[in-house]
Amino acid sequence: MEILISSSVWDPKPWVEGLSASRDITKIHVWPTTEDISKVEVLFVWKPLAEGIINKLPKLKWISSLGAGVDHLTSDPQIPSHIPITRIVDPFLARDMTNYVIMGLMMHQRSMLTHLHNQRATIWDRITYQPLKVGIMGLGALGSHLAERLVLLGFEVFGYSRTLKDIDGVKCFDATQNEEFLNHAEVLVNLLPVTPQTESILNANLFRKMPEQSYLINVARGNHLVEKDLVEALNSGRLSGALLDVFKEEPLPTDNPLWQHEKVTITPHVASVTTPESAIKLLLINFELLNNNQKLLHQIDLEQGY
Ligand code: NDP
Ligand code: OXD
Repeated sequence: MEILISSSVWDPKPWVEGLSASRDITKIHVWPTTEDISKVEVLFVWKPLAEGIINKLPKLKWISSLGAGVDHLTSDPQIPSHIPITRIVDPFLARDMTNYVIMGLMMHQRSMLTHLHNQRATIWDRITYQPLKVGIMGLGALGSHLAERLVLLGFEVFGYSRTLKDIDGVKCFDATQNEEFLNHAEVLVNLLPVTPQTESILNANLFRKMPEQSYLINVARGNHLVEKDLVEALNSGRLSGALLDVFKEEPLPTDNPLWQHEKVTITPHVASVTTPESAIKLLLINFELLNNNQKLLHQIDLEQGY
């Protein structure tokens, strides 16, 4: 079986090396290429996909995102609806996301940025800290892992998902209970996928439903956030701060006001990065399933958009 890897953001080398071990794979092409790719049956993508590529792959049977998110595929009009699309669900991805959010949460709860500033200015200020209620939007592979770990750390945890979940120690809400959920979110962590229902969900209307002086952690996608509304909410004091890892435009343009905002902390889409060695194990299982005409693992539902 021939495969094509199109990874314009990450180095394809570890993927090529790892997948080369598979007996099922006869040839690995890496885009861009001038080779004949008409026999390719499997396409692995980490965004964006060059326009017109799908037309060059008449034998295509399976597309996989090389990350957890699939919005780069669901938003691409050239992606056909009859071919299964899968994504990466991986314990390392969940662990790393949980660790990142815990870091952000602790930095906020313990006023760490102020302590760092005070250290430079030799100021001894014993700022107190409060218990925090954490609301997690999206209780899928990443959000549910985070929720469980936060309960163990002693946080009061609230969770929100399309369908109602049952997670020990977490007060869960479904999509009809948006306002009730938000009322509790002193820290709001966004771990939703981008779909037509969730695009721009982090907006002024949502910020108004959160308790005064809440904190936002956006680790899902930049398209969830209305940046202008966030800046207004921070300037008015409605929100006390934000930790942002993802942006509408990446890299974040140097003239974007978020870079300079004193209440914003920015990281460059590194909250959790797919570990190729681990993700390849999943891809190899799916090769086997594909060969046996069985349903692939972690296939997305195109109608739901994730
Ligand atoms: P999942 O698909 O496993 O989980 C998605 C969750 O969102 C589910 O609980 C789902 O509900 C819920 N959901 C979807 N639509 C709605 C809606 N309209 N209203 C309420 N809830 C909704 O995704 P993952 O946990 O694997 O990943 C989440 C996102 O994290 C990815 O899509 C990606 O964008 C981002 N990500 C960011 C990374 C980074 O480094 N910054 C790294 C990895 C991922 P239900 O359970 O009912 O289906
Ligand atoms: C992902 C990401 O979706 O890295 O995996 O954002």
